Amino acid sequence: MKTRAAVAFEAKKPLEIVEIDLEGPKEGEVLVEIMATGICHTDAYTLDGLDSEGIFPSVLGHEGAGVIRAVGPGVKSVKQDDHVIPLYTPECRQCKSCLSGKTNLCTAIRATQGKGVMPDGTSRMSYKGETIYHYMGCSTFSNFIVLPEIAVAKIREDAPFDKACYCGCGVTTGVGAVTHTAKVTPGANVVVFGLGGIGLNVIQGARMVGADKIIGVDINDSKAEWGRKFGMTDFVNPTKIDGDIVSHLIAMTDGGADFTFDCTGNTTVMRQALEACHRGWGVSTVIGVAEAGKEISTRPFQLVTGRVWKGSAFGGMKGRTDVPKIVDWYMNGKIEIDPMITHVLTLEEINKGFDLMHAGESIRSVVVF
Ligand code: NAD
Ligand code: AHE
Ligand code: ZN
Repeated sequence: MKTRAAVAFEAKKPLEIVEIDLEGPKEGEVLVEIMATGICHTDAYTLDGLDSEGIFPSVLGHEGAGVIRAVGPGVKSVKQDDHVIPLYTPECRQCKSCLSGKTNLCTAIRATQGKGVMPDGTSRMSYKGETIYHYMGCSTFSNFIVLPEIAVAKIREDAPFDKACYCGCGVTTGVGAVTHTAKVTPGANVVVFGLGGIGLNVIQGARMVGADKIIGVDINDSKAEWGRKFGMTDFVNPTKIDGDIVSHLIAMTDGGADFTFDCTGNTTVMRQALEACHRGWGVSTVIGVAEAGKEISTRPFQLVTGRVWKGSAFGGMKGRTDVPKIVDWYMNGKIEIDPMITHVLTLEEINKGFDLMHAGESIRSVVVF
């Protein structure tokens, strides 16, 4: 079949909206009509050529929601007309990682996913006879896409696509990092670095679990008001304080935070987030994705004296099991999504979504097909 898609033909070039060819679902695969997709900073990072796994030409996008229109042979867990969210962290429920009960990082199809192809080693997409690669196993910037059945989470049918799509990455990542990775406790002091589409979800997750002080740190002053909407109690712009940010935060938290989160992808900030933790027990969780080649460092003494450095992918949440629950949390009013969707765009306007993100003017732009 033919489908409209925003194709990244080259790094650092705007996406082009073209009609591509899409092969139908093979064994264990489903055809999904994407109804809406968010634009996450990770899409921009790959488009900017900063992802060591970036492949071009490809269809980016990994924050979608849609409807299953057809299923391939052998598909058992979902059916035509089911409403689903594509999963860049699938859940096969059979691999060592899934069976361990210790991680959400299913390994069943990670190797082919990283190479931009389906589990059988081939792509379903092409344009003028040339292969177009998949991205993060999702490629939600295409109106129709083929996905492995283990890489879709079935969600309730009354959830609006233009909001539920955000659970395909940002909401689940931010809220889950609090509830599933760091396991923030009621009464804790929390510091969140970077108040974008991920950081604001960390803030609302911290509010949900009953954190006490929730300090937001951002170099963009306009993010202060955004943080307050979702439970931030204090704001710091590190470019506008006397002295260094770590000492400033330690003073604000009576010796250091119980939990800190990096939602910037900046390795200097990651170090600050670790060092702003309380001696003896503070836990710092890296969520931000750093440019290829960047490394983190700190004095080992920071760890010897009890600070813990953790990382979180997709909020530590299992795709097929936990994503439908996050959607329920939204539908039941436990968490908010609507105010974070600052811009709704057509597919033709998708490059504007990247511009708004780079200018710090959006929280989430959502493309509606
Ligand atoms: P965003 O662009 O919406 O927000 C980033 C925020 O960080 C902005 O408000 C920006 O002003 C702020 N910032 C930048 N530099 C800063 C600094 N030096 N100090 C303080 N604040 C600073 O991006 P997003 O969509 O929220 O994504 C944030 C990061 O999380 C990205 O690196 C993205 O790739 C990553 N991410 C990771 C996961 C995961 O599973 N681990 C999932 C989604 C996104
Ligand atoms: N491909 C990059 C790493 C990118 C990365 O860390 N991705 C996060 C999700 S970001 C979503 O916005 C993730 O979940 N990673 C786990 C995984 O298995 O990819 C690189 O450095 O090569
Ligand atoms: Zn993302």
